[in-house]
Amino acid sequence: MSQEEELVFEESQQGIKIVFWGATMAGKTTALSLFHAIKKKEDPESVYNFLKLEDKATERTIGFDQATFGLGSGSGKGFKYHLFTTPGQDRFKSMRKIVINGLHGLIVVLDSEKARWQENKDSLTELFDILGEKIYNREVKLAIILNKMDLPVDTRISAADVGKLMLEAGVSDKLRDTFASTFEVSCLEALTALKEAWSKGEWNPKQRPQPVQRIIQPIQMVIRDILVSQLRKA
Ligand SMILES: Nc1nc2c(ncn2[C@@H]2O[C@H](COP(=O)(O)OP(=O)(O)OP(=O)(O)O)[C@@H](O)[C@H]2O)c(=O)[nH]1
Ligand SMILES: [Mg+2]
Repeated sequence: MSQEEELVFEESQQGIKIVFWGATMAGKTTALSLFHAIKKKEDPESVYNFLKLEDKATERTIGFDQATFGLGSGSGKGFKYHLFTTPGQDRFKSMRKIVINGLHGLIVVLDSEKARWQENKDSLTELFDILGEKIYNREVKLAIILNKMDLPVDTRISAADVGKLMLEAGVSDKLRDTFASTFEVSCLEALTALKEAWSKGEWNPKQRPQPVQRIIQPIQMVIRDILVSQLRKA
């Protein structure tokens, strides 16, 4: 086993593992960085590590990003969840397979830019070729986010187009409820809202700015779905 494989394997052994999947430039690293920054602000004790393996010149992920957080207090303390991102560039296909090994949940990140339709499609086809069955039988929990909703409306798609994209990618219509509940987000707007609130010293975890809440929601939903299904099994 290579060093990276060992790390990915080891991390997925305890707690739950959720992976951000999507085409290069879709915003996976940005979304995870935002989530990490928010957790660090709100509950620094729950944040363990954050590792980014990126090409400094291009800022593209060349291995994976990985962050670990603690969940709960009292007897639940010590339970961890691990968030990973895959590297979206074509050349990292084998790395993506390693990163998703042993996962419990997925955040599929789609790029809303119209010009990225084919890249989104290819990325979905690859994912469902590997994990389709586990996703269809709900063994792997899933949320879909459509990022970059800040782009001009005539240059981007909306959540209403996601079903068509999925079907073109060969994804089964069995998941139509999931397509229909796609989260429209903008990491850029979330970052702006976060910086503005922090510069004023204003932050209330119960009233996060809307663009920030939209990033947190799908991640929390997947964590909850995984925990509920694990409790049912226990
Ligand atoms: N306009 C806009 N740009 C965004 C948004 N989110 C991310 N970006 C930009 O998109 C680019 C790619 O973002 P990353 O998060 O590095 O993309 P990635 O999915 O991790 O890409 P790989 O690591 O290559 O797989 C960066 O320049 C981001 O600043 C957004 O909501 N709106
Ligand atoms: Mg990345």
